[in-house]
Amino acid sequence: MISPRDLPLCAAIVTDPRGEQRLVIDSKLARTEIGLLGATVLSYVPVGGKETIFVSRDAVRDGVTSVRGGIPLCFPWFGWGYRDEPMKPRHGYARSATWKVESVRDNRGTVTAVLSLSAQNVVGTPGWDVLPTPFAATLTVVSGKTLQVTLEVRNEGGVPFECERALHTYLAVHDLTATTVRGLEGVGYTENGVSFDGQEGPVRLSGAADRLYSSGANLRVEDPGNGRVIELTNQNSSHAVVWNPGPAAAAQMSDLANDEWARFICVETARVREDRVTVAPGENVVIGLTLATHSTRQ
Ligand code: TA6
Repeated sequence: MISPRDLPLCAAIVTDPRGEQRLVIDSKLARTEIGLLGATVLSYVPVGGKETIFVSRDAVRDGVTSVRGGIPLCFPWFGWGYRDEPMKPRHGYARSATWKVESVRDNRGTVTAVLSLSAQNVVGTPGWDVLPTPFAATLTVVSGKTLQVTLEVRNEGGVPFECERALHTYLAVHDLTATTVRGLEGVGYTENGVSFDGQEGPVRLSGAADRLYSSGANLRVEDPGNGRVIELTNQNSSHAVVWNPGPAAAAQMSDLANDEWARFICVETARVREDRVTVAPGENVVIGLTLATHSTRQ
């Protein structure tokens, strides 16, 4: 773990009274927060812009419970995984483990933070007691005019392992029902076990959706109430997940306030299911996302 004296002036590691530890970066280009639990990006506000990442006001911020919101990292599986039996914990163990801050560097306001997780650090996290196959994961977050998030995983053992990975981005929007996602037109998807041939037009949700689209294309999210467009540039993804619980499921979730379902849309960068990878000993695999916002107001 980095020593506080090795942090640049624009960065600090803070411990919330509730227990959460966060790396806070506040440079002349952007303010970004990363929870050490799961290396979860919790906030990104470019200078002159608004919050782009949703976190629920009812999220549990004790540093142990996965936060409802942010950019949780799903590894080494997504959801309940790729086998017939559900793989637990849901979305893998990386989001429930405490990552280490390795380095933070400021280059004229563009700040690069590197966080790491190894197999040993996973033992004893919620739902996971045994030493997994040896791996080294690093999350590189570049906070500046854009936000870049890159997850790299290396097989440190002697046998290959399979994995799924996803960046489960909760985008803050003014109103879900007025939000449009472009870039998935004509793409097939599955939802609740049913396959659909092709998305008709851009994606617009009126409530609950849990769709796995077979495309890793770059996407554009229009958020008219906030007067902006959010561009998502994906690296090495095979699928896009579009998720919102809608009002009925939100009312059942203790870590999401009842009205908040309309305040976000999850648009996720994923390498999953038939496109999961087998990582050979010594091999590195990478998945990444660049998020850029543009104002649509004159
Ligand atoms: O990515 C979509 C999804 O897998 C949904 O099925 C949904 O339940 C969501 O993730 C949230 O999962 P979580 O384990 O964070 O409650």
